[in-house]
This record gives sequence, C-alpha cells and structure tokens, in this order.
Amino acid sequence: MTIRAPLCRSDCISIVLPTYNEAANVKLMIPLLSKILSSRGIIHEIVVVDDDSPDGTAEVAKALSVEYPVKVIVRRGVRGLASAVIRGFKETSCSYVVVMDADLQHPPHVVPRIFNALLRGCDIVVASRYARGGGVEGWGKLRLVESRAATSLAYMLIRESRRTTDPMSGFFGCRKEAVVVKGAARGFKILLEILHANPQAKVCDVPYLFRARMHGKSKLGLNTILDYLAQLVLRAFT
Ligand SMILES: Nc1nc2c(ncn2[C@@H]2O[C@H](COP(=O)(O)OP(=O)(O)OP(=O)(O)O)[C@@H](O)[C@H]2O)c(=O)[nH]1
Ligand SMILES: [Mg+2]
Repeated sequence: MTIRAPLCRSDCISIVLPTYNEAANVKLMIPLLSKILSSRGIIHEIVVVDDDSPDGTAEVAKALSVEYPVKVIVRRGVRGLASAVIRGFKETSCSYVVVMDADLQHPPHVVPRIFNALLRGCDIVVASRYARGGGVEGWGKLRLVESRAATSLAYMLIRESRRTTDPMSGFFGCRKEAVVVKGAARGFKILLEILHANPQAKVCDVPYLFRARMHGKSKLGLNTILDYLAQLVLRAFT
C-alpha cells in the first residue's frame, strides 16, 4: 500500500493517535495535547484510529470532539498498530503529520519541537530516546537490552535506518509531500518502513524522555517481536 499526499493545508499539523484500550489515557491526553498546541498558536487536528476497543476508547474520544479538533476512525474486525497508523495518515488533512502513542509515554510538549524541525526543512523528524538529552523512564534491564538489541539488528539489516539514533521510535513526524508511506498491513514499526521507503528524505532527531505508562496495559508481546523480526528480514532483502 502506498500513500501519496493529496492536496493538504500547510499551516497546520495532524496528529495520528492509534489506540487500543486507552480510554483512561485518551481522556487526559487529548485535552493536554490540544491545549499545548493551541497555546503556541499551532492549528491542529487529532486523528484517533481505534480498533473497536472494548473499553470505550472511541466513545471517550468522540465525546472530546465537541471541545477539541478530534476526528475518530473506528476500525471493526481489524487489529494492528502499523495498519492503524497508515489508515490515520490517509485521513489527515494537514501537510505535516505527527504519529504518537496515546498512552502519554510520548510527552505532548515535544510535538511543537517536532513541528518546528519540520518547518525548518526536515522531511522526517524522529523523537528519539537515544539522542543526547533523551532517555527512558521506568524500564528494567531486560527491556533496555531488548530495545538496544532490536535497534542494533535494524542498523545491521536496514541501511536506511542508520540515519536516526532511534529507528524503533513510535513517535515521529513527517512532511507528507516529502515521503511515501509504504507499509505492510502487519507489523508494529511503521517508522522503519518509512525510513526504508524514503532513502532521499532528510532525517532529523529531537531528543525526548519516554515516560512510564500510568494507565492501561501494554500491547507489546511475543507476536510483536516475531512481527518485527519478519519485518526486518523482509526489508533487508527488498
Ligand atoms: N489501533 C490500534 N492501536 C494499537 C494497537 N496496538 C497498540 N496500539 C496503540 O499503539 C500505541 C503503542 O502501543 P503500546 O502498547 O503502548 O506499545 P509500547 O509503547 O511499545 O509498549 P509499552 O511501553 O509497554 O506501553 C498505544 O497508543 C496503543 O494503544 C492496535 O492493534 N490497533
Ligand atoms: Mg506504550
């Protein structure tokens, strides 16, 4: 699947929020994000892509759309982070797009910094845990080692991933006109797909602190790891 930019507004930013069972987080995240952007005069829209979460995430997001610029897409009978992000991209109407988690691990105050870097001419801006000044909060040794190992594997197998300190990041922005978003429907790591498909794009990093999850549960599991390995092998040879 390949997405090319349709005619878009260049004076605003679209935020894509993939969600699955994030009702408690979305309730806090959307007002916080929208207020931060509004206070800096940044026109924005928030596109929530929910996979029919049983905890009522979509209903919470829809209720917030009365007060905030929120559009809610509910996918039924489908699951998957990467495909949700791709669907979100298609629904955006601004030239600049930021993808971030809805669980507050990606701090909303970093979004204006990503937007500024895009305005300054970067095509892809990666919010990086591993750039100088970035970090992670609340991870045990095992999670740190897993993340580092996954990053090293990406560097080994996918040359285009070496342009950022954090190719596994789920928090990034891009200028839609400058990138082609190609992605398999499976998989978790959409940034890797974008880096691989856009070797000409100018990539910049913005450091940030990955926060501990306060509400809800992680969806990271064994399937995610297996999907990631399959994705690496596929992209290493295509
Ligand atoms: N639409 C959709 N969103 C998903 C799916 N899986 C995860 N998400 C969302 O994607 C974001 C990242 O998922 P997380 O489970 O937080 O993954 P993670 O941040 O790598 O892992 P933790 O640090 O353990 O939270 C969150 O906003 C999730 O709600 C899915 O299958 N469909
Ligand atoms: Mg998370």
